Amino acid sequence: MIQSPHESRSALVTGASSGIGAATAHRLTTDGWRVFAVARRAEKLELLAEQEGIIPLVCDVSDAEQVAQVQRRVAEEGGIDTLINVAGGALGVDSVADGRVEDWEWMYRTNVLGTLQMTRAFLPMLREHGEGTVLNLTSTAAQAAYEGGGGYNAAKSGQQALTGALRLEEAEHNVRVVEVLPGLVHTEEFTAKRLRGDAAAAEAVYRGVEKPLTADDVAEVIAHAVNLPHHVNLDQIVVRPVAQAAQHKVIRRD
Ligand code: 8X3
Repeated sequence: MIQSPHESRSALVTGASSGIGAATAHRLTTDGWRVFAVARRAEKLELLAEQEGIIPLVCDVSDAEQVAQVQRRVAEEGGIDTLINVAGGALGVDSVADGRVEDWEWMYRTNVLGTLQMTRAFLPMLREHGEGTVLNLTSTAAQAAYEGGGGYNAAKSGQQALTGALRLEEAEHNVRVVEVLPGLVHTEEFTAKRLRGDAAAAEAVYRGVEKPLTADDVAEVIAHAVNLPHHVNLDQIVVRPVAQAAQHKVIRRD
């Protein structure tokens, strides 16, 4: 049974086992939402599910069969009105000249195809609800290319293009489509994964930056966008720390 727009809100958040996804699941639950928290890693999700109102679902968003199972489970549990695609990430900082095809494929699969699979699976439910929302977390990497960013720039640009097309296609179904583009965010995993576990190199990315964004900062912005009255569509929200005036301009005090 799909809830009417006037009953309490329900969201599904992907990438929910850590970082911005986990912070968003917590934040929305605190705001009174029911949240389906989707991630690949069961043990991390279990920790998250200790918070009342969070329903953990293990799923790889780039796997069509797993996504279909999650869709059926969510439908049985009353459905959602809001889909928040956070799953994704970066792998490697190689130049284009040295680009590894397997890294680029992983980034395209998780950022673009994962968003596609989840969106396709849940759009009928969002349309039927009558006031649906899709929020995609892209990146400032979709706006400006930088050295060593080629694969991630390409993947996030692809996810951004998907998001723009979706907004045009779904307006007639009253589904709003929001894009949040964060800049420098200090999370426990994003840069460590990108740098293949090199913790020292990962910390150097944030060296001397007094206040990079936190996952909670971005979750606050996401919550604001989805808590607004449904007719208000924040199409694109770019959010950076003050210390990062642009992709190439980071203030370091050291
Ligand atoms: C992360 C932002 O600056 O590493 O999405 O590309 S950046």
